This record gives sequence, structure tokens and C-alpha cells, in this order.
Amino acid sequence: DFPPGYEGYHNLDEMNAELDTVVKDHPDIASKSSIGKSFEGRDIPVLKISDNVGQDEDEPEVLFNCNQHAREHLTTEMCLRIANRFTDEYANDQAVKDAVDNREIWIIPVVNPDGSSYDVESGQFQGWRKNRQDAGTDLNRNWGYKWGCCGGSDDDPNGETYRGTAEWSAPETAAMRDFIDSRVVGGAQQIKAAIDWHTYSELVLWPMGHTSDDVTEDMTQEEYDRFARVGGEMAQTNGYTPQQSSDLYVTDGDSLDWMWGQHKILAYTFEMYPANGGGIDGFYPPDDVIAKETARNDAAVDILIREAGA
Ligand code: 0X9
Ligand code: CA
Ligand code: CA
Ligand code: ZN
Repeated sequence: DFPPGYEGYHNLDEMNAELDTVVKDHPDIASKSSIGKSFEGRDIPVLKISDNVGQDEDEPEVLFNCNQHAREHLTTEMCLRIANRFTDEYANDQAVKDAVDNREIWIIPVVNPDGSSYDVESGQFQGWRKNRQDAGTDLNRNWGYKWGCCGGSDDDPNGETYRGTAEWSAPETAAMRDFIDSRVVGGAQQIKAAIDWHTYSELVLWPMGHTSDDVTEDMTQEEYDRFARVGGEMAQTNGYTPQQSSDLYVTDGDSLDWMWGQHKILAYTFEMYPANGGGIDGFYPPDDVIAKETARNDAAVDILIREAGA
């Protein structure tokens, strides 16, 4: 489990219990299901928040997914913050109520349950990034848009950015693909905007990741400008640095390029606290930062939810 000083983080059982509590306390606006199983057979839960939550209404849908990378535990806390805020504040906060009544919000707190359990199960952090399939696949190099195209991933199974044997070879990314594909209703993708949460460096990133060109196949100047405008607006609220993801470094097979390239989802990656972490330690801030560093993103989350309706 998490070591001393980190008890405020949710392990997998605690995360599941937290989602169950949200649903129990707010059954009219929250429901929990599973998008599928990990390599080791763990469920990957998803929480839906909306009015008339049992119905698939014609409302713009928004996706927040966390913890693709095992050691990035602060992101799970971010997803739980979103889950709690949009349910606990529903009765008191008109802006929250408007968002819940006019959107369908999907939250996946742990995309990589095997990796995140492995990272903490000995009581000492393992600094683990990938899933637990063989030597581990980097889930954020396994998505099926221009997979392995551009030198932005590793073909060595021992590499930290190993892309896997084929696109979607990881059960966890395949489950994400199937879930997102399932949100195509009547030929239209219902998910209009998304944030894939990571740590660390305090960045707001947008596609493309596989090329440093702004305008390219599947990205017009107008589309790029919208990404930059909304990204800049969100970054103003949390003090992160906004940039195209390939300005950080080139990746191929990451979630952003597929969400946009395949489904035209306004998809961002947020790299959370800290800005500079001194290597591996940056992935393991003590639990006393959780409240501040997750609340820091409330306004950006609200902007993204708004923008899903634009
Ligand atoms: O490398 C990643 O997958 C992400 N950074 S992390 O430190 N959390 O591993 C960033 C992915 C964003 N995409 C690009 N930089 N192209
Ligand atoms: Ca609804
Ligand atoms: Ca819907
Ligand atoms: Zn990451």
C-alpha cells in the first residue's frame, strides 16, 4: 500500500469504494460501470454523472481519464475530485448544476489498475510507468493513430515508452478504444471534449503529438487555433504552460492524437504538479498537496465542459 505520508492517496480498493459512495449518495446523477478488464483481470471502472443518469440523453459528453501511467497517482485524485465536486455541489452550486444537467460527464480514475497497484503494493514506490503485460507496455504509446510512425516510442520491450507488439495490444487501451467508439450514436461521436491527466511539469498540451507541424493531415489551421485558444484559456486559470504536445517531445500512439484524429474530440493532456520535480521524486508528492493541486484545475475543467457545447 501507500507508504507513510501518502495515506491520503486512494489505492484501487479505496478508489472503488469512493466511487461506490458517490453513487450511493447521489443515485439520481451518478452511476458506475466498467469499460473492461486489465491484463491481470482487474476492472477499469467508469463513473457517469448527469441528470437522468440512467438514460442516454442528447447532451454533449465529456471524458476525463486518469492514471494511464502507473506512478502518476496524483491524477487519480484529480479524477476523484471531479467526481466529488460535480455530485456533492450539485444541490448548492448553480454552475455545477447547469453542467450536470446539460452534459454527460464520464470519469475513468484508473486506466492502468495493474500498474498502479504494482507501484504501491510492496509499500515502497516502484517508479513504474507501464502496464504489467510481459515487460510492460506504455499505454500512452499503444493507441492506434499512426502507431509507431515517427520515432516517438520504443520498440524495445524493456524501454520505458515501449509501444507494444501492435496498436491496441494492451487490453487497457483496447478497453478505452471500445468505450470511446461506443459513444458514437447515430454516426456522431458524443464525446466532444476530454482531458487525459498525467504528471508532472504543469503543462496544458494539445495535438498533434506525432509531428511538430501545427497544420497536418486531420488538423486544419482553424482547428489548431481553437486548440491553442482554449488551451491558453485553461492555462490562465491554473498557471500551467500551454503548448502543442509535440513541442514537449514527439510521441506516436498517444491518446490525444487518436482522440482527435479518429473522433475529433477536443482532447488535451494536462501534466499536473509539480513544475520541476527533480526526476522520479516529482511523481511522488506527499498527500498534503492533493487538495490544493487538484482544486487548482477546477476552473480549467469548467472551461472544457463549457467548450464541449460549443
Ligand atoms: O510521455 C507521455 O506520455 C506524457 N508525459 S508523461 O511524463 N506523463 O509520461 C506526455 C504525452 C503528451 N504527448 C506528447 N508530448 N507528444
Ligand atoms: Ca442527462
Ligand atoms: Ca448521450
Ligand atoms: Zn504520464
